[in-house]
Amino acid sequence: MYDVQTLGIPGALSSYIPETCARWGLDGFAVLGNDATISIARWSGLIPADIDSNGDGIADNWEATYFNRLDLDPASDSDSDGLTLFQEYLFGTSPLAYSPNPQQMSLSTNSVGKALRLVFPRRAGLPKVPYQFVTSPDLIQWSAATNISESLLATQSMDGVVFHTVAVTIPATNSAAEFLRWKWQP
Ligand SMILES: [Ca+2]
Ligand SMILES: [Ca+2]
Repeated sequence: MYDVQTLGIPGALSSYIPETCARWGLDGFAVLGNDATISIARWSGLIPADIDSNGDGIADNWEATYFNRLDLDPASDSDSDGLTLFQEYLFGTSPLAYSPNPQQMSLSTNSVGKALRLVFPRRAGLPKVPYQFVTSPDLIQWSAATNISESLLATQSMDGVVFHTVAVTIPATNSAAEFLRWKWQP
């Protein structure tokens, strides 16, 4: 299979191969030269776990492993289970099969007032946390949740990937009703 995806050329090659470096299968690359004879090279090597060459918030190796391409829409829901691709990546669930929603939500009350508590698994080592929480009193006007506190409850490893169990506490406002949602922003 030959799937053209423009990727960053490895540093060792970039000085003398100025043309396209394209994905070729799951673990190989084709390098297209710029002289009269097209030179194609292929080598084998897994994409490092922490590379996100197109800045979409999802690591290349995850996209390649499940979809053999990198130009995914992180907001799409490939298996119609209600979790977006980005959430499946974040939570460590399969984007190809139904996944029970791993988010646990509860209401808590403390001396300050009521708060919404959200517990979920989160992939460790994200270069940045590409989401925020927004709240709304009416599902129309949304604004960034404030005074959020976050704590790590546990760390576990699954198929060689480290995940944290995270608890996020979001204080309730004085609105009669309040809605919460994740806003993805790579
Ligand atoms: Ca899904
Ligand atoms: Ca799924």
